[in-house]
Amino acid sequence: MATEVKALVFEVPALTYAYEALEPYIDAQTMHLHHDKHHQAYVDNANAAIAKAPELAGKSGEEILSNLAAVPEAVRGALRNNAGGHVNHSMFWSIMGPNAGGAPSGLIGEAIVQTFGDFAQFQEKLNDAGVKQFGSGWTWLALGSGGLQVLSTPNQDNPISQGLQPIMGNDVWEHAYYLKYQNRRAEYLKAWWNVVNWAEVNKRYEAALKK
Ligand code: MN3
Repeated sequence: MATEVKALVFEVPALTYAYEALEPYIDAQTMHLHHDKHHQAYVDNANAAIAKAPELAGKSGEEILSNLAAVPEAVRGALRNNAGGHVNHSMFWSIMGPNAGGAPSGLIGEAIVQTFGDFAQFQEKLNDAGVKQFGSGWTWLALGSGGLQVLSTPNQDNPISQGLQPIMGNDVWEHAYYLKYQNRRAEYLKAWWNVVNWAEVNKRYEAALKK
């Protein structure tokens, strides 16, 4: 008899702010469904996949996603999607907050100006990648060997699987905005800048520079 692996590998992190804290830009109902239901489903599915590949237990989501080729084929797709969903959403909650937004300062602020000309051009580029992502996915700022770049990914794919380090990303799945913005993804993307926690984004950037 095979023994079942019962250890929970991944857990949804608690929000560090109230569900309604991102109003009026992101409504409390969306936050409840997105954090408590959607993210939980990714975590449950990722844990179920890990239970079938116990050699992966103890690895972080980032480790798994950075080397998908090393993941047993039977669970590779499940972990690409669900460890991806877990890593992406954990970042997402952490880079948002109340009393946030504005222009970035610190090293990330300087790097954005250096790379994209100014903050407004960067915003436009990230929004544009989000609008043009066909179907579900994410729009990202990531650090690669050539510096900062904007990209989009489908589904729950994370730039880490392409050898890039994700600095910040916005969720363009309809579940992220449909209750409040319906089909108006561009409007959601514009509003989202009001809840970006730049101190956290800067922390991620500084950590990525050291890797
Ligand atoms: Mn989502």
